Order: sequence, then C-alpha cells, then structure tokens
Amino acid sequence: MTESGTSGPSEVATLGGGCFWCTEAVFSELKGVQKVEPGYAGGTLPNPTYEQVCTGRTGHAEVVQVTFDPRVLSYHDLLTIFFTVHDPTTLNRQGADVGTQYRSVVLYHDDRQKATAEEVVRELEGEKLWKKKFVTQLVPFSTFFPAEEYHQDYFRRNPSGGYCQFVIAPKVAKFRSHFAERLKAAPTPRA
Ligand code: MHO
Repeated sequence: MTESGTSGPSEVATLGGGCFWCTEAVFSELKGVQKVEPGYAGGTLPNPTYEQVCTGRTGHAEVVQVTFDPRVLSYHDLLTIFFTVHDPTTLNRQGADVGTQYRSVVLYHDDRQKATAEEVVRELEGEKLWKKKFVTQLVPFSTFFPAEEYHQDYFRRNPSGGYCQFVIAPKVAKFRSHFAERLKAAPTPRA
C-alpha cells in the first residue's frame, strides 16, 4: 500500500514476531519509520479483542503495522531487522509466549514484498543467523485490526512492568547494539 504526501510515498509492512509490545518498541526507534501500530491480522474473526486473540482461537496473530519511508529504510532491511529481533525458528512460540497468536508471520501487501520476504529468508538462512530453519509464515495481507488503546506505546508507558523489564528491554537493547547506525536521532535533551 502506498500513500502520497509532501514527504513522498510511504510503504506499509505488516509483521508478526510474537508479542506486539516488543516489535512496536523496536520499530518505533528505527530511522525511516513513520508510524507503528500494534494490532491483529491473519485470522477470521472481525474486530477481535485482545482477550479473544489471546485464546488462540481467532486465527489472528499479534502484529505491528509499520508505515515507513522506503527511501530511508527498504522493506528488505526492515525484514532483516525483524528477523534479528525475534526468533523466526520457533513454531507458534516466542520465548515464554506460546500460541498461534505469537507465530512468526509476514503479511505481504504485494508481489514485490512477497518476493523480498522470500529473498531475505533465503539470505538469513544461508548466513545461519539462527541455527534452525525459519518457520515464518508468508501470507497475503487482508485486514488489520488495531489493538486497544492501552496496547499503544506499551513499552514506553509501562517501563517498570515485569514483562517490559525482562522480555522487551533485552530485545530493544539487542536492536540498539546491532543496528546503532539505524536508530532515529535521540531527542535533544532540554536545557
Ligand atoms: N505473556 C505476556 C504477553 C503480552 S502480549 C501483548 C502477557 O500476557 O502479559 O501478548
């Protein structure tokens, strides 16, 4: 999907890499990313709630919908980062989070995204980024349902929560150290 504006066309990616609090926290620090929205996709039930998705019976995965400037960040590089910050080799599981809602999934928006996703998987499997084979689903995007308001910006709003400290913070730290040159400039501290 593209949209036109004064700053040029944006591209949209929809990616599931386990709990969306984690992927939102990482991608919102990435240069070229204009917007990150946590939500649900890839299932059957319209307008699902978080509780319904948590049952694992709606078919949806927790995903983030990322709007980015492809002149600054390519879809290829976004996927490389995605596959580094979550584990694409564990079926329906991300760490302690188990269930189909935590599956690794790329919901591609067009044939070019599909081809790029296949290419990035081949590259990273070849490089043995992870020891095991990728189990990431590559499926066409259909509908995105935004998550409830309290899931938005969760990591930044709940820094002292246990899950934030023990699960999300290490992922954000890994991202920052691996991709330091790709971070958005830190906001200038106030005098
Ligand atoms: N196991 C975590 C997952 C959160 S995530 C948004 C929890 O239940 O808090 O699915």
